[in-house]
Amino acid sequence: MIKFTIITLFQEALEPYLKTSMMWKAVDKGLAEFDFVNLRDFGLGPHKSVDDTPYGGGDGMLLRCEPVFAAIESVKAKDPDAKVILPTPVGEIWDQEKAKSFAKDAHYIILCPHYEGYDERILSIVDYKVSLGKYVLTGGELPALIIIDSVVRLIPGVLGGETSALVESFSDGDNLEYPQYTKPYDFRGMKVPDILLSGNHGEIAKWREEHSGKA
Ligand code: 6GU
Repeated sequence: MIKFTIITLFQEALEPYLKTSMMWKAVDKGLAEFDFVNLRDFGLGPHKSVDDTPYGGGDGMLLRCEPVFAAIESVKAKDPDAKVILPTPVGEIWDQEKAKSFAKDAHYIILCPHYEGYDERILSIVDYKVSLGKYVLTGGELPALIIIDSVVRLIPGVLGGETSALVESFSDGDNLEYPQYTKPYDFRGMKVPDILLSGNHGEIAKWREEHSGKA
């Protein structure tokens, strides 16, 4: 069983995706579990504040240490082995190899940062800093969903056809998927390659190999 505990201020932004997609099927089959921790519950003072202004000046607000550590420690109190993932534009770039290495029986805590950033001392409680690419998003929620989706689909039994995650793009290096077609045979003059209708599995496999894009 793979488990993700997501620490966020925006549970309602994450839930619809996790409750509809294949992610929900994974939960239904008992292969994955998702849990939420509301960072606000660990906020400070009457306003349950989770952020403050940066020392030294500068724009915006930073996530404070106290609520973040308290939230993570509340999860680790129940499962000391849980590993902490921080989505951050300065993390290591996420790729298929990383997704594969995470796809195992494990408990991950994803801390979704918000505002202009986070207090650097938060890194002392983080196991993996993950970036999705060279651009900046407003928060960690979308990266969290992408990390979860790319990992959970690799858990055996999650996808319908047991083989599809294996055969697909990127799974054995930088092979891109071959072109695929479904009905109709002729759509506005664009026809399906006849080899795919030939029933010759050897020739079809060869065609697919030849037409697999190389990254
Ligand atoms: Cl993981 N977080 C944010 N805020 N921006 C990003 C990112 C992550 N990856 C690319 N841009």
